[in-house]
Amino acid sequence: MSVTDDILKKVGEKKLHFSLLDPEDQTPQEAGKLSKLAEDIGSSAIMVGGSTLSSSKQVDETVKAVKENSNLPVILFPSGAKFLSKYADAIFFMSCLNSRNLGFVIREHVQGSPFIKHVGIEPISMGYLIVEPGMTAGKMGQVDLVKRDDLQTAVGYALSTQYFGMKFFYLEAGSGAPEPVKNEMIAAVKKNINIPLIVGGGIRSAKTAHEKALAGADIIVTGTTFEKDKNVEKTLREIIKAIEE
Ligand code: 1GP
Repeated sequence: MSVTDDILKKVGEKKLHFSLLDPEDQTPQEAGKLSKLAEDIGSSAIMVGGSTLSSSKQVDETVKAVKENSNLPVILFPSGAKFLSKYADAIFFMSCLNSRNLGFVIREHVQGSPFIKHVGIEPISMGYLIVEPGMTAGKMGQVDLVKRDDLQTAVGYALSTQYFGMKFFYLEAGSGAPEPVKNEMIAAVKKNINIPLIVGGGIRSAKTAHEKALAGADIIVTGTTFEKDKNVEKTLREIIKAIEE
C-alpha cells in the first residue's frame, strides 16, 4: 500500500500523530533512537526536514538512521529541492501557499520533481499555510503570514488546496511557536474541507493536542517536544493518548 493510502485509511479510523525530526537538531544516531521510541508509543510517521539545512547529506544520514531503527514511513518535509533524500519513503510535495517567493510555491518543485521521479519516492501533494507567528519557517519562507483571527483567509486557502486536487492541508504556526493555531481557525477550516487537516507548530502538551484534535485536526505534528522534551517518552505518550481520545 502507498504511504498516502495508508495514511488516508488510518485517518478514516482515528486521529494521528506525526513526529518531526530536523536533521540540524540531533545526530543521526539520536534520530534513530527517537524514531524507535516514536514507533513504540504509537506515532504514525516520521517527518524529516527543517528550514535551515545546509546539505542533503544531513538529510540522507538522518533518514537512513530512522529507517534502520523503525518501520514507520519516513516522509520528507522539504524546504527546497537541494535537501531531498532517496532513502525516504515519501515526500510532502508541498506548496507554501502564502509565500511571496515563487520558489516555495512552485519553482523549487520544478527543480526537484525529476529527482523524485528518478529515485521513486512517493509524492504526497499538500497545501501548506503559515499562520502567525510563523517563526523561522515564516521568515525563511518569505511568507505573508495569515493573521491568527483571519478565519476567512485560512478557509479560502484550504478550499483552494482542495480544489487544486491536493491530498492534505497543513495549518502551521511555526516550529517552537509560543501559541499554536487557534481552535477557531482549525474548526472553520475543518468545516469547509473534506481532505485531511494537519496542524503543527507550538503543540507541546496533551491538553493542547487534545484541544486541536477536538477542534478538527486529523493529524497533529510535534517537533520541538519530540526532539527536546526531557521526558519525551512520557510527554509524547500523553499527547498521542490525548489525540486519540
Ligand atoms: C513545524 O509544525 C511543526 O513544522 C512542529 O512544530 O516544533 O513547535 O512542534 P513544533
